[in-house]
Amino acid sequence: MQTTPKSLRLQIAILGKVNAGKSSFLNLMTGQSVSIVSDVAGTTTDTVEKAQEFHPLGPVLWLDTAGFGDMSELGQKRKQKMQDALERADVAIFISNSKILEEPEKELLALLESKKIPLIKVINQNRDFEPYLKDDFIVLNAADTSKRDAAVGLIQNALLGICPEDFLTPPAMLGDLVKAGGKVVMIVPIDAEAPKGRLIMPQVQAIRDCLDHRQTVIVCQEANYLKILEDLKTPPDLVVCDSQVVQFMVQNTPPSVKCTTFSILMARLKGDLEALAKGAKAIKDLKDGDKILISESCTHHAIKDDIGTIKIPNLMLKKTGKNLIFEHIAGCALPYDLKGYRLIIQCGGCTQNRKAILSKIATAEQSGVPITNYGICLSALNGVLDRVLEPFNLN
Ligand SMILES: Nc1nc2c(ncn2[C@@H]2O[C@H](COP(=O)(O)OP(=O)(O)OP(=O)(O)O)[C@@H](O)[C@H]2O)c(=O)[nH]1
Ligand SMILES: [Mg+2]
Repeated sequence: MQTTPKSLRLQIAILGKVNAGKSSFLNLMTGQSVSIVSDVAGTTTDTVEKAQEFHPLGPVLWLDTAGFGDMSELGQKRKQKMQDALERADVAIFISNSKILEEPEKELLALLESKKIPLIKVINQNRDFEPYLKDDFIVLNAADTSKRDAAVGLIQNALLGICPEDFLTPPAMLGDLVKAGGKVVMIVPIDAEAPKGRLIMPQVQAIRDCLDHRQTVIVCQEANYLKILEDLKTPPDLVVCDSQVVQFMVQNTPPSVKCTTFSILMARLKGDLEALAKGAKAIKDLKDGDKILISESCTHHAIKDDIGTIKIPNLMLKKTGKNLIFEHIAGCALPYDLKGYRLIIQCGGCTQNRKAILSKIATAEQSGVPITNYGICLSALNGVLDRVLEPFNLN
């Protein structure tokens, strides 16, 4: 992994009506010609993404969104794309040509407020003067590259002021569960689904987090686990496994040793572990004919043992003994209409940022549909959920 993955970047949505200068603003901030700029209203259609190291914030992902305020059929589709970007935006930059806002602009600000997305307001004046800050607006000229440094400085400062705390000082993934100098064993099965030549994001992040906390990590496949326990002079402080071998781990780990899964660690880091663990309780109440939505964030090509399309449905049918109906979606956001589903099972979301996962949990909760994730669901179906949640003192 050479660069910071998208899921760990601060996602900044650039929003405004068509022709407000959003793409010009992105190009000004990055100092590159990233997005097409033209005076044709509606030039940007799909969200344009650009990753950048934006000092002093660190790694960011700009989202240049489609403009709104055009009532055509294509305009409606552009608006939808803009709203999809809001589901994962950590912060937003609203661009207007005037302090006196039009109705659709006021509606957008109200939407951002209802979604509690921290906001910077920019007036793109299109006149020749130095960028400045006035009241709660930054006034600049997005097309004037000669004033770039001053404009970038103002935006960097403003972003520092509104950036969520957990981006600047990220919480621990598991290092806080183990004392400094402690030992963590990680069980990582290398099966047909494992990517070639590398580990997946949650495993890499977990190893790095232990190293950051001065802990020792021992990584093995299931076949070597018992031998490692035997060889260690003192038991490990924590064992973490891939959810697919959770039953094996629980059966073979002494009850006095804490154990959990990568999925649960990701749920705690990226989403809301309590909500996702509560969602899994709905499994025992499922009835014949209930519909379950399985939501995969990335668009990988499913192989024969695919966890979302094959393993989880098969295990659920077997363990519940009910005649359940499974529907699958892939991509970033959940459908707006969730009526009719009895449970949503979300993938670990390792390619998505925390905001995107929290948006999904909020959408599900608003519709009154329980939501859980793949790993928590597998632990529940294997009857070991309480054991792997023990390290977290949930109510
Ligand atoms: N003179 C001047 N023109 C600007 C400025 N900012 C943007 N423009 C012009 O305004 C037009 C629209 O700019 P874009 O950056 O494409 O606007 P946008 O908001 O991305 O538009 P859509 O993608 O259509 O929603 C272009 O012709 C730009 O050159 C500015 O600060 N000064
Ligand atoms: Mg544009």
